[in-house]
Amino acid sequence: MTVSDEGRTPVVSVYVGLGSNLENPARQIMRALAALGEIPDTRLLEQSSLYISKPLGPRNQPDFVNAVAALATSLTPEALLASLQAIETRQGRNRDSGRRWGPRTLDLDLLVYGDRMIETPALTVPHPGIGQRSFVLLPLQEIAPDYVIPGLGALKTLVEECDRTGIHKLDHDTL
Ligand code: A4P
Ligand code: MG
Repeated sequence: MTVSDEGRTPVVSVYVGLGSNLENPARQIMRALAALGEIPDTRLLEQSSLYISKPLGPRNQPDFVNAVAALATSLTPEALLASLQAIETRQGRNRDSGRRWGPRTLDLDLLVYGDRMIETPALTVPHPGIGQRSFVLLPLQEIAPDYVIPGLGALKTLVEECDRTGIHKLDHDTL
């Protein structure tokens, strides 16, 4: 890899999870989807419907709107994460609330990066917990029904086994 290739790799397909439960969450997600399409060296391939779900973790916060996007990128995982965090910051994400799994204007999670298993201080990929999270599995199934999540198995099986209580697709007319 030459110096000019720093931060880049051959094209890899990745999935990104989007979540918001503050300041018009559906609009935050739509805006973030558009922003994903503007990341350098990256293409937005697919986007799921929007889903409303009850908060996982502390219950005393608004319901979430979630979605999943498929991207093709030649950015490294670290460079892509930096781009995702820049979008979160632009959309008013406050990381100083000090509350784990607390409310947020925008959360962008790197769910999967090709078939890479990553375990560093800054990145765990596949993102922890996605094998059980209906607000990730259902939108992902919409755009990649036959997908096998690296290290976790067939999406179809994970969807069958996951708890779907309190999640529903957002009617497009209500956006
Ligand atoms: N990080 C490590 N791996 C990753 C990755 N694969 N993608 C690090 C993105 N970031 C990753 O993230 C904290 C640090 O995680 C980052 O600095 C990055 O280096 P954060 O976004 O600041 O914190 P967080 O999101 O509050 O923490 P965490 O543990 O990632 O939470 P989750 O798992 O994202 O869960 N309920 C519903 N219904 N819908 C939701 O979307 N989301 C959460 C947050 C909780 N409950 C929810 C939802
Ligand atoms: Mg997160």
